[in-house]
Amino acid sequence: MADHEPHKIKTVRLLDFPTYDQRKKYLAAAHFNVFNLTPSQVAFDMCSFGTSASSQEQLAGQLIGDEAYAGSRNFEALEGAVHQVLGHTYVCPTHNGLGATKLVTSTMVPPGSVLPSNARTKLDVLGPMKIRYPDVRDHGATVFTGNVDLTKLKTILGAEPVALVGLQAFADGQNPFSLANLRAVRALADAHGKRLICDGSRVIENAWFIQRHEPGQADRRIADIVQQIVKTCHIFQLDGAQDPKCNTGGILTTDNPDDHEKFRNEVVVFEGLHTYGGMAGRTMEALARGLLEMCDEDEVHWVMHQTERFNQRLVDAGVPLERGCDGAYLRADAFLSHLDDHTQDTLSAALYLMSGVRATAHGLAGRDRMVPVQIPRLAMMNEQLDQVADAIIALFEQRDLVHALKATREGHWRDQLEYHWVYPDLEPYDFDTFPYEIHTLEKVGVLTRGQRREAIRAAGYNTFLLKSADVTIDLLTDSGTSAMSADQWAAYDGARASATTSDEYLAMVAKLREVTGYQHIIPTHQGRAAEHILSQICIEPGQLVPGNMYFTTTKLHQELAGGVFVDVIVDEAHDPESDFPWKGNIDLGKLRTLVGEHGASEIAYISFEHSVNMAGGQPASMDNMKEVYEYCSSVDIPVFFDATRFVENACLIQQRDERYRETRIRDIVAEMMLYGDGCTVSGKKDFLINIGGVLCFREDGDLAEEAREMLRVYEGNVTDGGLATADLAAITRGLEEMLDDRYIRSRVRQTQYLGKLLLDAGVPIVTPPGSHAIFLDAKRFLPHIDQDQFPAQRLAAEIFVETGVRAMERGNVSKGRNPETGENYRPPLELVRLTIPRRVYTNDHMRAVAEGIARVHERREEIRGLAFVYEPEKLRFFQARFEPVDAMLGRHEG
Ligand code: P70
Repeated sequence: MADHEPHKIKTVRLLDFPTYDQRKKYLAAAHFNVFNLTPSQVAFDMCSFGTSASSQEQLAGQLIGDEAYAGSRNFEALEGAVHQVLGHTYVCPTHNGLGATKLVTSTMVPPGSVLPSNARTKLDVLGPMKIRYPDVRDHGATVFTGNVDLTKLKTILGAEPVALVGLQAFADGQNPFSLANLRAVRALADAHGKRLICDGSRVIENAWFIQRHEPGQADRRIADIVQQIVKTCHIFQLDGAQDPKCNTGGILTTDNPDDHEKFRNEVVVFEGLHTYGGMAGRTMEALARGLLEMCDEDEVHWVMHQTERFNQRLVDAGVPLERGCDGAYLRADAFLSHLDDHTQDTLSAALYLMSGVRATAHGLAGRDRMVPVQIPRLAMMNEQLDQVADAIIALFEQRDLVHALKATREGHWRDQLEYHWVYPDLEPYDFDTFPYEIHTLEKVGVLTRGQRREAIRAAGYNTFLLKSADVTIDLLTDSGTSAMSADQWAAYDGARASATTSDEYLAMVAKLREVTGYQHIIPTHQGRAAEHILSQICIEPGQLVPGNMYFTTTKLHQELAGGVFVDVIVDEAHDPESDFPWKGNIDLGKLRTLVGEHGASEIAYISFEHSVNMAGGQPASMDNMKEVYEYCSSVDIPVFFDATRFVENACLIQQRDERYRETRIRDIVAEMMLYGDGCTVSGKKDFLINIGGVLCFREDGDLAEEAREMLRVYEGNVTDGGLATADLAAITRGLEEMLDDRYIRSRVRQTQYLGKLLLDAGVPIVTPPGSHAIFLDAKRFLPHIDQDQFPAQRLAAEIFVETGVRAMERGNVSKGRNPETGENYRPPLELVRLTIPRRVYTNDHMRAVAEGIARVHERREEIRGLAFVYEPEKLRFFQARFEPVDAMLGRHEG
């Protein structure tokens, strides 16, 4: 059973969770037919058609080609994928599945002929075309409920003018066929000189079912079974909006050149040319890539696991449903058994009213009595699906309160129906989960344990030197690793580059002024560039720079400017076991003593970091920021924040300080920033972007001018700091998204969830869990390894070998050597950081991480330390290489 997604999130699409009052308003305006709602009025849109998350390769493919007329190169890509995946020789492209059906019916189904099939949903198309469509599904079948009743089919073949024999893979979303039945149907068709056509839009799900349930098929690969299905049919058709994860498109494939010739000649009439068939070139490209990816064993198993889990939760609660291959098909009449009329649309309306979930039947009114609750392929996380299921269960429990919709407009098609309703008094269901769905994804590394052991050895036991592609879950850093939203990408794409003053620059400045309250906004390419400039202009050689624990790059730049960093963080910060909630605080006593000893003029400024990284992502309290600022103002010492993780700090204030529980994150941030004179920011964290930083000053225009002097020399224009104009646009959009309370809470909660799992497993971590990362306490994890043999470095390496998770050492290696003694600093904190990228991983990933680390913990006694084989002078942790001491001993002895 898959225990986490075999991919990570590449881009997200933001979700609104409309309020109960909004839902009432929207539903009335939609005439109580949820078909009329738009996705922005919906919390979760439970429809699997054209709604799949795509792969980053599909997304990239959208920009390839698109000449899409005669001889399109995108068509060649599509042909190649069809040959490889489906195995048929000829492919006729169509604009979607309907286009394919149209070509088949107009070339192969003469008037008056019949088309027996195992699926009912095709009625929506064939009914209006007046094609007779006898149901040959075996209604007595219990496992392969989509199997054809062969006797019935034989009778029809013998008695009626059959044009084609039709089959649908996972018919109507609920009924799979077996390979044995498929072969028998083919034989019967052959015996009567008829062609077998299969609509394989859900062929993957059917192949998975065969792998699971058909005797002798368990060891075959999905790809294999899919090809056998295709090759058993004369004609195969596929809707691009289903298994190939496209938003539209379709194909019709065959091995028969004469049939293909018919399709080719017909396609120009209804669809387009034979080399694009009414698809844009980009659709063909995405379709080709989708075909190549759709048989991926891990991905198929993950999707089906999600579906089964979702169904099971509903079944366990007694909700009446048919298990579908892509979700649950609610039996509306049983669900609302006290109603006589309009049970489907009433159920849809009630579920939306209560929770904002949209689930609705499509097509012809009265075709069946189901409300499909389909899962958009790969787009949702289990936590979200659990909550959708809970919303349905909550409605089921209150079903007696629901009255029937009253029809005000009739119609043949569901989208035509309109109603009136008296709102039932349902208890609203509020979602409390990640406010985004998965838009595109990136496959993650799948090395074996042996390969990982070799990879870490080749990387000198330094996780910085591993290849990302070899990593399964990458918790090296939260820096530059965020999944951008579709809105950020749109802003990025829409930006017009300029080497002068861009609109994007002006917008970013305006937004940052609003967020920070600071007047002077200077873009830099990332955080350390801002640190470089601030240190150079604000530190006189020999001056002290007190701060709440060092950060590697920050301290280095202070030292390069001639400053001396002095740690004035509270003592609790150095104690990984202390539960003090504000371990990021500055110890005002220490600060006063320092100023008393050296005089305020010897202090360059206070370097005050939010959510202190090296302490374990620990927050400073609002009171501490106030007190430090008050004191420093009184003695004329400036306070500069490292506001890299200020939103996370604000979130922890909201969580831990009663007085701020109801205050919005953006207001907490604004107040925090009041208590400083300026800040540096590595935008690659809270700003939800992949590159960028800023240096800001509250009001000191002279300092800002000095900073710009340096910026021009070292970084870029004063209006871009060396960033692309497009990146500025992504920042501005990210600044808005990071301040969404729902987002930041879901983010911090995810980190805390990982912390809790580890604590429950007895793994020693820094408490309380911080906001961006969980820090393992290597001293307690590996007490038998001396700090000069780098227990945290070794632990990070072992975690990679065990689980494919990449973490980062934050201990003796990071801290470096004391230049005076030449000895390692041996800092009190010897940690391994598990850093959670923003919007990239799900809670199922977190669970897998915790379980893997618990396994390392169980075998901790066999783990040995490391020794340097290469040690750079500055920031040695980035490039250093090590060897295990056990191996060295062995070598020396041998
Ligand atoms: C991390 C990253 C960067 C960072 C930071 C704080 C609080 C400034 C910066 C620098 C990347 C990193 C950097 C050095 C060593 C290890 C990792 N932190 N202030 O993973 O910003 O990278 O943009 O120049 O956390 O924690 P930038």
